[in-house]
Amino acid sequence: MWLVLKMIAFAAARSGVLCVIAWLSFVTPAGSYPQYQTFVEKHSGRTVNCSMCHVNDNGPVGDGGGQIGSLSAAEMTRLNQARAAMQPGQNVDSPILNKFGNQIIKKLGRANFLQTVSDPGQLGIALGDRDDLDGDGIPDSREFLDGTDPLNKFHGDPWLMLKNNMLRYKVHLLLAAVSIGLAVYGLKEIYSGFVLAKAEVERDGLNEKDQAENACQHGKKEENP
Ligand SMILES: [Ca+2]
Repeated sequence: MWLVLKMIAFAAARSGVLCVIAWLSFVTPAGSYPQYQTFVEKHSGRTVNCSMCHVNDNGPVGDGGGQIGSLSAAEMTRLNQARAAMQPGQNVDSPILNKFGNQIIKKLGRANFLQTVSDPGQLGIALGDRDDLDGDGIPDSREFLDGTDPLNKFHGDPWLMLKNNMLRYKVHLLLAAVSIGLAVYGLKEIYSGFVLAKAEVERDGLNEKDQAENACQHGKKEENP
């Protein structure tokens, strides 16, 4: 059985179709939910892999880190406990799921999660818009629909990130705007000072020139009365 699973996993990885055999497939080792990856990629236009919900980028099947084949007896116990969490609100700590994957099962319960398998878009609705595991201001459900990492506060829809960051740092932005305004005002005043000083110097120069010319003309009159 494991040999067959390994062969399937290897074939999937080789073809670049990550998760085809294992999107959230912690129900049974042979469980297969490629619908979620297909849906997210089609909905978001982004390429995603199993790391959205699993510990391992390639999903739970295999013997790598966070995959079923590498689990200890204690981790298998935690896995089975997670599989038994049919109702919402139970603490779920599956060793093959990441924080978001565990949160899905904790929030919905496995029974409700399985209800969304036939229509993966319903998972985004079922998750609601309150949870935001990475605290970037974008709900986990939206990150699921957008194909962004719900556990990375630097990864999200660019416009939403910009909007949320502007709201989050509005005081800093306001202070920066005031600082820039004061700097521009200061530079303008300095420039005006230079202009006035230059005009004054030029006016003084003209006055001195006029005085010199008057003195010259006065001298000529005295020489030729
Ligand atoms: Ca988020």
